[in-house]
Amino acid sequence: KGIQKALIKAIKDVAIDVYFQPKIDLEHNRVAGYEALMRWFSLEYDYISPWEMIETAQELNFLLELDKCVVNKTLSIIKANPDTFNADTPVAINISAKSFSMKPIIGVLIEGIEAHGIDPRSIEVEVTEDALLTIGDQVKSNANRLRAAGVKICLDDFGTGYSSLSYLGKLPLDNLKIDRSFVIESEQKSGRLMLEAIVSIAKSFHLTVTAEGVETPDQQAFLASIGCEYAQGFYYSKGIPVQDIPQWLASYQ
Ligand code: G
Ligand code: G
Ligand code: MN
Ligand code: NA
Repeated sequence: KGIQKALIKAIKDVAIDVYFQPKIDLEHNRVAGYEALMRWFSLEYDYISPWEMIETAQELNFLLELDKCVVNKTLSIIKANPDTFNADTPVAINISAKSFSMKPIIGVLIEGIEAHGIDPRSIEVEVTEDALLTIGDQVKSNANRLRAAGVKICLDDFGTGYSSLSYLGKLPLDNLKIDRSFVIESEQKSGRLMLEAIVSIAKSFHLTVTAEGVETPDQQAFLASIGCEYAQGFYYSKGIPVQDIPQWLASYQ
């Protein structure tokens, strides 16, 4: 299929873009970092969503290559923008669960950090659940390598069908990202109880917690009131190109 060919070419040419969605520290009302989100604007196909990219890459057995491409692209953007991305405002890179269960991706990341002379505290890894992640030896060893290198690990989409409570005791995690479906349900009492319970679980495991998909001031206020430390969502900003960040910061502050 044409789109498969185009994706392989885009990956080989490192023509996949990376946008950045700010993460807000709710207690101090300041930017606490960014999530790197891949974007593909192809000449032939216009905008192709990450879901479609991941599905296509999977069909081609090319998901690891896609993740590597995003890692390399993100590292070079971080390197070129030290005022925007640093230990105070790190970038969280999404790595699909499939790639995270293989050896090469962590080497690419750690060697890239060293080659670029990047402070490892300016990088985090978000393990995303495109597929069920079983915690085998490779996953544990990857997580331990990241920890040893000073790179924090976030468990993405927490609370959805894919991610499981059993990860919490088995992996060296730093941050839980609450899936946005829970934030949507915060209009109902049961949804609010669920959010409180998740924040409490995070604290029991000494993890920081980030709510995703915050779109309204009410949601922000509720999350702050239950001790959720960080928030992301369209209320603050969608993912934007690095060159748009200074202007966004000026309007946010
Ligand atoms: O940014 P957007 O909502 O369109 O992304 C949809 C999904 O695709 C996200 O929930 C995320 O899990 C995944 N995704 C986005 N960017 C990346 C990326 O750079 N790498 C991987 N592996 N997944 C990503
Ligand atoms: O699965 P992951 O957590 O990586 O998902 C991130 C995706 O969620 C991004 O692609 C982004 O476009 C999307 N997203 C981020 N904030 C919001 C929001 O407030 N509302 C909605 N509907 N989507 C969001
Ligand atoms: Mn994510
Ligand atoms: Na998520």
